[in-house]
Amino acid sequence: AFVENLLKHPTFLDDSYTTKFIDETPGLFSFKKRRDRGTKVLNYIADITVNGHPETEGRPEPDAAISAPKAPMATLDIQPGTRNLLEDKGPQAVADWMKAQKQLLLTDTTMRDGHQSLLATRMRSIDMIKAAPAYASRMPQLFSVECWGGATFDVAYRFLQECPWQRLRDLRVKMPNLMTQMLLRASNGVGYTNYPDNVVQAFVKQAAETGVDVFRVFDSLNWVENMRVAMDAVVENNKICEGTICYTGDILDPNRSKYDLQYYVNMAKELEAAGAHVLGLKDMAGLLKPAAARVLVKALKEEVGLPIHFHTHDTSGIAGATILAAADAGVDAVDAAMDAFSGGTSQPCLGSIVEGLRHTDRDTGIDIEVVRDLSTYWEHVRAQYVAFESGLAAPASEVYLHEMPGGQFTNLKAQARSLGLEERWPEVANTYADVNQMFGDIVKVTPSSKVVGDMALMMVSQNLTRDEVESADTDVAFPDSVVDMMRGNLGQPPGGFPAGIVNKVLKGEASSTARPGADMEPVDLEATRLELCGTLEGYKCDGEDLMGYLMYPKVFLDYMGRHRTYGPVRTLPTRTFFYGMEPGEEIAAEIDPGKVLEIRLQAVGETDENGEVKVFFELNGQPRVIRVPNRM
Ligand code: BTN
Ligand code: 3PY
Ligand code: ZN
Repeated sequence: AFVENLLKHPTFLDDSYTTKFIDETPGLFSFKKRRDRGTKVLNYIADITVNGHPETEGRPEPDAAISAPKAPMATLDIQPGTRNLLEDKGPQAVADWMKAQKQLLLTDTTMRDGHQSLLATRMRSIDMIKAAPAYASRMPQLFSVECWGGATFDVAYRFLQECPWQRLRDLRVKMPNLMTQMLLRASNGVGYTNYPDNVVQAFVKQAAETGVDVFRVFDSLNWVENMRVAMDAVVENNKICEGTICYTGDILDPNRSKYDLQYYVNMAKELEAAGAHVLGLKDMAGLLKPAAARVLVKALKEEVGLPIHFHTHDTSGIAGATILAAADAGVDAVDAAMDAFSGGTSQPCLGSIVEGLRHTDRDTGIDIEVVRDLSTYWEHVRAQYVAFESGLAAPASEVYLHEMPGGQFTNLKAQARSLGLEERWPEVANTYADVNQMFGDIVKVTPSSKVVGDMALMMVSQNLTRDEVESADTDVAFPDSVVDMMRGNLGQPPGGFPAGIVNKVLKGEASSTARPGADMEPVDLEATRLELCGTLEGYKCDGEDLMGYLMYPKVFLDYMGRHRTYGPVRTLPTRTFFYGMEPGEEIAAEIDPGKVLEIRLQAVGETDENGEVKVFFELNGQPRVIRVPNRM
């Protein structure tokens, strides 16, 4: 039994055990019956087949006629790309190279912001990994592939039952010539709150080791003071530090003078002085209009020495024009999503940008046939996720009113729906704008955008106006996130928060204007890791697991608990993962390189007197019967 426990131990199976493994792994001697991974996966499929997946319940289902996406063609010949330059000559050489290029450089955001903004971040790793070899072999001209960070980190653990680090490692291996890119919320890491400095540093180090090349670092209030720890850590790890401005307001509107041209130029200079290799210009809501882009990019090119990387969203429908204006004004790189994942709250269309610039001096050099081929693949992928479509059918110029980030827009709409406020959406949008003014006109991007959204939903559901909220005569129960932000725990916006609202929210309690991380005790990382190993009963957790736990303790532990029960479900086809199998259907799941589970669902039995259902499978040709409770 000991040998059996050992051979089936997840660490052993993961090939990550060391000679100290037995000493450090008391769980080996507990002789609890551990099921093998094949059985675990069958249990998952049986459960979903009988009970459905909680995340897709009551949502539209993919058309049964839509076949599983077939990986786009790839070749074995891989040309050197930006990653080779980074590895050979370092981040400054990449920045210099960017500025020396005439062509407009492109970042493909499909694997991060594209699905974050269109499908509530639900794209699974397997659908990305299948496309990666085609990117590496057929799109070596890309500046980078944005495939990590932002909301993808916690959604992977929370809803997709997979490890985000594994995703990064797999993509890294399959795209050895392309730079991978992540979105990092500076001191908020990939979370919604400020973490101690040493946690931010350890997170960046781990991300760099596992495979991130370009770190787009931003602060949700544009407070450069709160970006330094993360930026320094990126530079220290010899990766590309993209110090990023979040764009809000309208530089051409004299009534929005708080965020005028000078404000952005000053911030860019601060980021340059703070050690950024590249200047990120992040228009998370898609508010930068074409004429303003011309003015802003020109000024930034004149006033700072850094190459500029522009990111926008097409919520209003005009983002393509803004990209072309920015290209005219000399922007060095832009973000776009593959056609099938573009438009609306996502990035503008990559293929159309390629075509729009063809035969001009900013010609991207990208092969449009490859774009079409990859986009066909992504179209099939997207069709598997209809349950997560937002239904936004047309461009929304309303975004200039509320200024919601692309990633939040559809989410907040879903939240409003779940609170029964769907028909009152125009009120939510107006209130969101009112809350922004009440908070002093702040940058709205994760996590500050969530605070504004929480407040707006509270006001609409309780029929409170801005005047009432601000009045001394109305008692208001503010959402926790609002109290937290007014205490100063997300840092400071330009000019600080208005004293009136701070006093009202904090009821006289003092707020802090210090950098939140400066007051936080460092975490004892090694002690926490050992404690975590103990909590997980002998599972040898590594630096990656530790970071998952530190960012999201409960989400991570829940994920680990399910992992023990269900095993490597990340290897299942997406349709199987969300909908289970049909009798007679056959699938394959490669749980290790070369180790494939061939799974056939034979039949689903009746529910017996114990409320259990027998599900009949063939696993690699051998009959297997799995019992699951019928919870329907
Ligand atoms: C979650 O929403 O908590 C993550 C999804 C995994 C939940 C598993 S899926 C099989 C089983 N059936 C359920 O209703 N929950 C678990
Ligand atoms: C994120 O932080 O996840 C964002 O996409 C912000 O735009
Ligand atoms: Zn974005």
